[in-house]
Amino acid sequence: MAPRKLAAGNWKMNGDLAALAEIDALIAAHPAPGCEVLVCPPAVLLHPMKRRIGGGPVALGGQDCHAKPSGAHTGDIAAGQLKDVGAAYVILGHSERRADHGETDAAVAAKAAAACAAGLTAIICVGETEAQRDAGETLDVIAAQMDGSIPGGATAANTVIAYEPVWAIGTGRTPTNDQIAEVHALMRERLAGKIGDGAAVRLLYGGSVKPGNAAEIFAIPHVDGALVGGASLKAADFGAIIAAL
Ligand code: G2H
Repeated sequence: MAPRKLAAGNWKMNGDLAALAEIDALIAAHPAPGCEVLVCPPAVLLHPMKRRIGGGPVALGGQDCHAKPSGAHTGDIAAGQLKDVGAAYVILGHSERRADHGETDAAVAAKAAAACAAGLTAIICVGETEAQRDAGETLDVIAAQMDGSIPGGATAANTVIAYEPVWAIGTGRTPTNDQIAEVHALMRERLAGKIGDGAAVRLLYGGSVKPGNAAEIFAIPHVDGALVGGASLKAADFGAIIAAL
């Protein structure tokens, strides 16, 4: 059976309490029972967002968590705390966190293990820089990031992988369909060797997904949905992307 499609909105460090109103329109726009919709707002908006979406069709996710369950880690958030406010998912190893906070593959794997232990599904991000693509290193980089970032105990139920080429994030540039297909095929093959039910792990594409290119991207083999940044901030745009799933 094909994995259930997932459209995940990553608000990054955008939005405020007033912006939560976008969610009402999104819930109204959510059409297909066969696909799952997720919003990942900044940490301060998780609880009010959960109050807004209640037990409805839109799921809630965090944008990061700590590897430890609790303790003296000022400014950090434990996976169990995300779960406590109603999150079901957490994005981990986004290239912006790898760049801004020096997150290594090992750190991402430790966070993902903590997320899974807390009952969250980890969306683990991988992706090459432009220099790595130009040097012909893309597939090696993706394979290494997957090997280093996916923890033991990962399953299709607790793990999603997002391919986000760093050079396509927030730039309006997207890879060709063939480039996306090549990486997603590699990811599927790699997962099959690493995870028992690797064929069922959802593989998302992320990087400048918008209403105008979503349908084309979702038609690519082994693309099971999208991780959407800028276009997830407006319900009309995100709703159009969801409708293309
Ligand atoms: C890639 C993506 C969301 P955007 O980071 O994770 O952002 O859609 O704005 O390129």
